Amino acid sequence: MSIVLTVAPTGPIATKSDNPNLATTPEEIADAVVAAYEAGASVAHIHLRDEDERPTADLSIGRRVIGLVSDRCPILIQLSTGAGLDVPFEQREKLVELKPAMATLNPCSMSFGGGEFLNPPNKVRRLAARMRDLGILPELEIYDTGHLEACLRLRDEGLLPEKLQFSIVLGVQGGMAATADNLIHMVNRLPDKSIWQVIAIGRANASLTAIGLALGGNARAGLEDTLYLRRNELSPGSTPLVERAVRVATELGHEIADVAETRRILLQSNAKAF
Ligand code: KMH
Ligand code: ZN
Repeated sequence: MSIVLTVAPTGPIATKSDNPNLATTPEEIADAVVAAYEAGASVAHIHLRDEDERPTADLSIGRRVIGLVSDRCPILIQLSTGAGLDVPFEQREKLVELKPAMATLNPCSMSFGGGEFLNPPNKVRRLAARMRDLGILPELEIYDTGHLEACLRLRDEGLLPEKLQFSIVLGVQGGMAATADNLIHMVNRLPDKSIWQVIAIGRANASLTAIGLALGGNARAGLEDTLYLRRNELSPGSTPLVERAVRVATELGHEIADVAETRRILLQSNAKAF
């Protein structure tokens, strides 16, 4: 079985003061994505930062990052519409106008660490509809059990593709804890034929990513999810984390999907989805 490997080089929170190897400029993000592509990633989950490293939904920065990446490799771009906690929803939703192949869709508002992640129902519906109209595949980020039902309601309203693609996010303060029990519980509750991956934040990143792969899920790796390669050892970048996921998947007998195979798994199977 082929698994899709996504690289997530830059998240919404950490800065270079947390890990100096974090990619924050467009050039650094492109370098990190290209290196991850060469290591086996076929999807790039991208957050944008401004020149002061702050999360942004600036469309010109987005255009620049996409251009730099696409000039150098065919990896599929998944823009984060989560962007950052202080970026207003009205700016975040505009990112889909850059027409990436995929984008995240966060279905619910929640506490997120020390901050608030605001995803009001009507605005989420508006973004889902826009993604549907642009043919952008949503990756549904579910941080808590009820977020699944919120996604199913969107699907029942015709706002999502039939075959749903989930990230089960574990370990955000304000969402589900990073435990194997929570992961298995959520996997068991997903609709049949769903595509899914684990996003394991922090210390449990390696073990929960491995459990996800063993359960048949896809995988995501990169400094967005953990700044460390192992306890007390900052990762020198996202590539070592991608390489580790490749090693685990390969040991478990999985092939790593290239971009063409990933298109087939994620996009073509959903071509008539909406
Ligand atoms: N870092 C994730 C747990 C998104 O990209 O849409 C939250 C996030 C959402 O970054
Ligand atoms: Zn993200």
